[in-house]
This record gives sequence, C-alpha cells and structure tokens, in this order.
Amino acid sequence: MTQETAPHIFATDQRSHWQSAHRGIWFLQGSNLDAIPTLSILTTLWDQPRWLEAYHLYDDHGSELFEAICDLPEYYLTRTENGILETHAKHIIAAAPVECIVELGAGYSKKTIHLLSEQAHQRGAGIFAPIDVSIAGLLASQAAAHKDFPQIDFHGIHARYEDGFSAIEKSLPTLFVFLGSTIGNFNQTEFPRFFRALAAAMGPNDYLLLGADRVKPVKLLEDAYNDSRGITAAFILNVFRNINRLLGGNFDLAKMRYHSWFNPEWQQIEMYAVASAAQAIRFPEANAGFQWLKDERILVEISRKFDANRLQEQLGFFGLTPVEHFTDPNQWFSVLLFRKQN
Ligand code: AVI
Repeated sequence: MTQETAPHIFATDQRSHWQSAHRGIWFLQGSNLDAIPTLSILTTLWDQPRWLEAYHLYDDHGSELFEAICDLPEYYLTRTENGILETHAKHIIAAAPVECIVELGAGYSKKTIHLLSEQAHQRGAGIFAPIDVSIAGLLASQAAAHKDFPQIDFHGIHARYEDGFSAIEKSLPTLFVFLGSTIGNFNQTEFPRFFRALAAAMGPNDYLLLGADRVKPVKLLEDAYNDSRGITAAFILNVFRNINRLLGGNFDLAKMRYHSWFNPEWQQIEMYAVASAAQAIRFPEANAGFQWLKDERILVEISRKFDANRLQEQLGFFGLTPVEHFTDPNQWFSVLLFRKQN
C-alpha cells in the first residue's frame, strides 16, 4: 500500500475513500471485489429459464479466452470498432474538448490508444483513468500509457464500473468511453439501471463515447458467436468451471454442449449451455442443488444488437444528446458520441 493522496479526478467528498494499491492504481476502501457471488449464481440458476449474470464469465481463463475471441476471423466486432476509432479519433477528440478520458471495463485499452494519441497530439496533456476489476489489465495499460504517452497522467481505478464512474469529479471535463458493445450484454433491467447511474455521474457537458454492434444478416451474427475453432463454446462453458471453483459445485463440462442463436424478436444472440445428459447439480457448501434435465438450457449470456437511431433516442431519455455517429463502410458497428445536457 502506498501513501499517495487521491488525485483530483475524484470528487472532493470521495477522495478520502480511495487508496492506492500500486502507484497510480486506486481502489475503494472497504469494497471487496473478491466477494463470492453466491447469491447471484444461486438465485438466477433457480429462475425459469435458468440463467447467469455475464460477469461470472470473466475469471482469469475466461478473460484469456475472450482476448482470443477478439482475434477470431468470425468475430468482426473488435477489428471493426478498432477501424472506426482509428479513422475517426481525430474528429472524436476535436468534438469532445475534455481533460480526462475515463474508460469503463478497459481490459488492455488497445482500442483507446487512438483516442489517447489524439488527446496528446491535440491538447499536449490529459488524464487517462481506466476502470476495471482486473488489476492485471490496469497494470498492462499503465505500462503501455507511460511508455507511449508520457504527457498523459494515468490513474487506474480498480473497481466495478458504477463505483468507479460515480466517484469522478463532475467539474472535470471528461469523456466517458464504453466500447466493445458491452452494453449488448446487459439485459432489460441492467440497461436502464446502468445508464441512469452513468448519466447521473456525468457533469454538464461531459461526453460519452459508446460502441454498439448493429443488427445485420443473421448468418454473420450467428457465425461470430459460433466460431469454427470452438473458442466461443469454451468461453461460455468455462463459466461452469468457475462456478464449481467458487461454490464447490459439480457441473460436468463433458455432459453439456454450447448452443447459440439469434433471437429475431429480441434482436439478441442468446448463448446457452445445454445438458447433453441429466446432471444432479449439488452445492454442498450452500446445502442446495437441482436436477439439470437432459436438453434443458441455461442462458449464460445475451449479446443484444442495436439500431443506432433507436439507441440514440433511448439515451436521450437519460439526458444524453447525440453529437456524432461514426460507422464502418459496411455499417456493421456504430461508435456514438453523446453529450450530457446541462
Ligand atoms: C464482451 N461482449 C461485448 C462480447 C459480445 O460480443 O457480446 C462477449 C462475447 N461473448 C461471446 N463472444 C463474445
């Protein structure tokens, strides 16, 4: 633990709650990111249909598998969004005159480099504050940022999105960046809850840059989530290995298979684990269990696909005004810039 004072990116009444774990990396005192999410897992597995919250997918192995997904030929999302950012970073940074860039769920911040590079070029200085629950990801982006952008101050925020963005000083002109179409993984309850909290945390004239995958021909969508190398299947089924580890469960990965499809009515890819044989699931530590019937599905993740105009209208209800819409030549993906109303 170092004895640094929390920087001015945090609101005055928040500063005393943040401590630095490593130099330039901050965490919220008293928050326990390692708390075992027993209640979430047990509750949703007892729902009908059974389902899981997507964040359980990202243990260390899950995070590695997701990085591998991003490089798959079928998974057009990452390279398409990266191309949009590379082409339009100059315009985005010129349109958003900010001092600070806060990235939500930054991972290794690979795509954000285009924005940092323009910030350094156009303004000669700035602050980069990625928020992530992975300390490894934050340390990697810190090392990269120090090396490539010494003129940009780095403050990594080791926290859940909401704890992180709610602590940012409202008078600091900030661009919040939420890429990768991660909003697509939020369900109908999580989506408004997230935007209500984010909009409330934004100061007047702050900006939001949002990456959103668009509705497109079904074959392209379904191939992106059912790759020929089986990496997506491994990523989705790995959640049960994680649950076994966290809760002492006995899911048998050899007795389940991956199934995904595009649900046209809900405009979302749905990713399931299907029991290929009946399994008596037990969680001895919680004194609980259920019978997972043959062919019964557990919904592990959804990935919603958007209509960019409707999304802009929806965010308008949260006080976010559309500023610009950037897309790729195929119009597969949208990067949307919004401004918080005064
Ligand atoms: C992180 N998220 C935006 C990915 C997606 O495309 O919905 C997660 C993913 N799941 C399977 N493949 C990729």
